[in-house]
Amino acid sequence: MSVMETFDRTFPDGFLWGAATASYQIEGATTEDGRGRSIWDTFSAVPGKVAGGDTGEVACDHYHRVPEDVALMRDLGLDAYRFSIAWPRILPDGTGTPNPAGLAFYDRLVDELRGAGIRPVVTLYHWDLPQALDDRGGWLSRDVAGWFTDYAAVVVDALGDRVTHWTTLNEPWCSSVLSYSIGAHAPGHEDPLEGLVAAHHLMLAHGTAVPVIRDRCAGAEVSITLNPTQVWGPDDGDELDADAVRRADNVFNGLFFGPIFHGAYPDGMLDDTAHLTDHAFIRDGDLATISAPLDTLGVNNYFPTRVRAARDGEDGRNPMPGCDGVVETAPRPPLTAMGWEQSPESHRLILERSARESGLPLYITENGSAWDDTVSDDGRVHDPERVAYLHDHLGAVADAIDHGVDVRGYFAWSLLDNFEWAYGYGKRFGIVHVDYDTQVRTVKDSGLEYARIIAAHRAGRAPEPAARS
Ligand code: PNW
Repeated sequence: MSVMETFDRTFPDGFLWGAATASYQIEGATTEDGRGRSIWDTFSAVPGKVAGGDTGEVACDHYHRVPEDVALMRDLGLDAYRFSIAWPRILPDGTGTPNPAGLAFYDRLVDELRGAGIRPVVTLYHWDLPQALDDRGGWLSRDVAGWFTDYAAVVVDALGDRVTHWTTLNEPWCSSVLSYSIGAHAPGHEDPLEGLVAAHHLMLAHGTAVPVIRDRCAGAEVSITLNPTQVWGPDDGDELDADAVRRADNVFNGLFFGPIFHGAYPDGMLDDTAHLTDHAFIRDGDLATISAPLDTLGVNNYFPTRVRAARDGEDGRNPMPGCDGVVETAPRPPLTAMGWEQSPESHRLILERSARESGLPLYITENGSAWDDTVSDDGRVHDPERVAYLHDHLGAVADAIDHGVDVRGYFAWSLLDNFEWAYGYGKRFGIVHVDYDTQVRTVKDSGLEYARIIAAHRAGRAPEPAARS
């Protein structure tokens, strides 16, 4: 098969090209150098929670392979690398005295990156809460705002002389609704109200930490990464369907856009959840704290969601807060190996919405797709579907920029195949293939194509069509 790849879009000067990972998904070494347990160590040890019984114990062994992995990033031509810090490496019990060995690991990583001319973009929380804090209530405890802020201060004090780009939380929707209401992620609770409480405390932790990060890091660029999702109803939907779209949109998007950027929960959300709670967990002053000014917004976006209203007699129970009567409908092809709908249009719409809601410059802090990749006899990994997804979604980014959205950079998810949470190692998102028996890394065709796009951008021209076999 010979495919002519025609991707000829250009991006603004200074556009940042990166790739992203997260601590629990790549590091391994979960018991080394004084790291404490995280809620994902606990969750993945429960039979049935993660496909194949996989855990992050070894993962990509990145903890022992920093020089090799940074060399790989340099070879790809990346401008920036987005990674997260494992809270339980820094504070094994969640609070108290920092663990020097944990800080030293990220110290080495940051120095290695800077030595390679790659900008470190740090996420403080990408889901690996110390188990000791979950034992004290985790994100359901209001105290977590203080615990998180103290942790952020320790990290910023250690790295703030070399890191300026700080992200407080990755996808609080996942750490609240998916983790406390739907139960698919750690700690695996299934309670509509808990998702709402956790979301409030996540945002409170974020807002409390923002000024502390600024105080301790001159020139800090402070952001949060959300995963806003385009919600579509049926093509011929009626008023009931429109209300289902509204409720789902509130949980996916308004729940975070509202408090963080408008200082208020979205229209209807408190009424829709009044049967669950009197909302006493929202205290005076919280929304002012939560809406602390930010410098940029990180957007993770992969796929749109489709819903409709439950019909007479149908079981419309939905674990998302305020979403009883909302039925998720089938995604439309083409789908990725995750079963996720591919829609560059929804990607563009979400960027436009995110810019409108936040009024901020955006980074796409994650975007990518999973496929059943294997190493071929020629020693390469041919992933034409991922190349096509990359082209389509970068095209959507370029369209958004043409429509006036200030997008400052794109981070491919992911640098490496890694521990895909509840799906374990069975789902591969990397632009670099990882053989989990040997830890050998092989740059996939999509990685080579990404490097080609970056090189063309750096040379000030559009990528030239390349014949590939
Ligand atoms: C994001 N959903 O997770 C995360 O930030 C990454 O760690 C993850 O590997 C990547 O996307 C790919 O999944 C999500 O069910 C997990 O809607 C689940 C959902 C969305 C995002």
